[in-house]
Amino acid sequence: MRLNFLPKPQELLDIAFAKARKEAPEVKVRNDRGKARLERERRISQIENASELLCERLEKAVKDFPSVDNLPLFNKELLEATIEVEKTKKALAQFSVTSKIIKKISKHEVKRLRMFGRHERNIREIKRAFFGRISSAIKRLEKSIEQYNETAKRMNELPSINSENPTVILAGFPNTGKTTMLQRLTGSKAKIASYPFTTQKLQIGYFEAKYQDIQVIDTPGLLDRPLSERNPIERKAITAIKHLAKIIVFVIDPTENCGYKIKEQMHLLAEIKKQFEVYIIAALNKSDIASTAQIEEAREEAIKIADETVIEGETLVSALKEKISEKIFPKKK
Ligand SMILES: Nc1nc2c(ncn2[C@@H]2O[C@H](COP(=O)(O)OP(=O)(O)OP(=O)(O)O)[C@@H](O)[C@H]2O)c(=O)[nH]1
Ligand SMILES: [Mg+2]
Repeated sequence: MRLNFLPKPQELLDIAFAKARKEAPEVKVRNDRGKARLERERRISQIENASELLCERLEKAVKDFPSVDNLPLFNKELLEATIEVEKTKKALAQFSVTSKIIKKISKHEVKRLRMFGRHERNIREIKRAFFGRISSAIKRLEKSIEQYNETAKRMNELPSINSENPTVILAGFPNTGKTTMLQRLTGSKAKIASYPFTTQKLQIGYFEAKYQDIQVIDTPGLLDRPLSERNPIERKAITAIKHLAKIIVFVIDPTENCGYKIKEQMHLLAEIKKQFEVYIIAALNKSDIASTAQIEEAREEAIKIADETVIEGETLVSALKEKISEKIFPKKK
């Protein structure tokens, strides 16, 4: 979903008035009375065109904005963490009200033109009154337009995550091998999406199981530290991800080459298990360089916490895919 930006008030007025001028018919008559009449028609058409364009723009902004409460939970939380929902709603309400006001002004001034626009002087006066009133109505929208554009900018940057696909989220301390795992699981190059909560990019890949796409997401900077170190925005992001995660694959580096002791990794695993309350598969990575003792130590601890622990070395990826698929598509008994 992409939202269009709204021009600043003065720009919006310039666009509307320029278009109105261009589309109004030219006046070419001989006598003065005929000239005044045509001049009046031309002004009426200008007023109507300008109002129409302004109302269209404002109403489109309102219409394009999604109904936050009807979004899937993940998108809703994501949006609430990303934009100022209340302030945006206020801005939209102002657009609606202003659109109504413009229609009213336009109707009023057109009526006045028809009744009193007999001389060029009246016509000019009424036209000026119209442009003055419209200009101040639009200029009052300055803050609302700023708010709307800020919201649009943030919304356009949101990752395009399909919340309908069964989703696997990768977690684990930095350098344990999450991104490598994503690439191994999903093969193709991951889709990169920016994410409002971290400076790093979210990576999304897919693999097929039972003719359906399983979505795998690497969330750098989010599920790789204890929750106590989180700021409120990051906590909100984690809550959003919670609605999305069907399964979490927690990547463990038994070699501790990642810089974190097995004990620390288990602590994070336990915390994520508690926080997320979803099915957790612990994946013991780097078995090619880990010693048997390291693997054994990590395995013993992991099976106490995770719902499933996968080691199988060379075949780790296929074993993981199988476990994920079994969990997402359970065999009917
Ligand atoms: N030997 C070996 N090295 C691995 C394996 N998986 C990942 N690595 C290496 O471990 C390092 C970290 O891997 P990444 O996939 O970048 O780890 P990450 O968890 O995504 O790290 P962050 O993005 O910093 O959180 C890289 O140098 C990888 O090449 C593995 O199975 N065996
Ligand atoms: Mg990574």
